[in-house]
Amino acid sequence: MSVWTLGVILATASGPATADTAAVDDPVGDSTFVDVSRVRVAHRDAVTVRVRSAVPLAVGQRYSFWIDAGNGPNHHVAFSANAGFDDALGLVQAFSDRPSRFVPCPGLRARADIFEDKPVSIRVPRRCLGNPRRIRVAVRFKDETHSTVDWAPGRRTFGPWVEW
Ligand SMILES: [Ca+2]
Repeated sequence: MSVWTLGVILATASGPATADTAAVDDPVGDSTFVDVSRVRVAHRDAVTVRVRSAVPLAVGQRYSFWIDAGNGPNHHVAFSANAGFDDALGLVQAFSDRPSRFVPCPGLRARADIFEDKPVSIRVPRRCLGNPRRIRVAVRFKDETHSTVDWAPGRRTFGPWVEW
């Protein structure tokens, strides 16, 4: 048993194909009023996405996330700072933000606080995504007052696959 355990540890430590986290830097200054600077994705019992903004969070900004679990429609979450939030995921085609339906997701968390210098973040339990082997994430910050947007990693583009 101890040999088997050791083998697993070595395989995990040396397996370059199985990352369970990813970080993508986004250019600073590529948008006004909203400006994503860094996206970190962790794929564990939950998918956690943390997004740094180069400008302060503010009222009128809307934060949208799409998760591709490789198994059908994308999962979508969108919310504003310091606002109410339903613990449900929208199912959407491609990068639409008009869900065809919602699925309840107990344990879903979304955070954006204009009074704290912390990342905008979501936490989505894996079971809500169908327990996928890998996922990838796209993020869009939008300033609804000035109609400016900043996508990460790029317009209607997903980041790298993140293995479980
Ligand atoms: Ca940016």
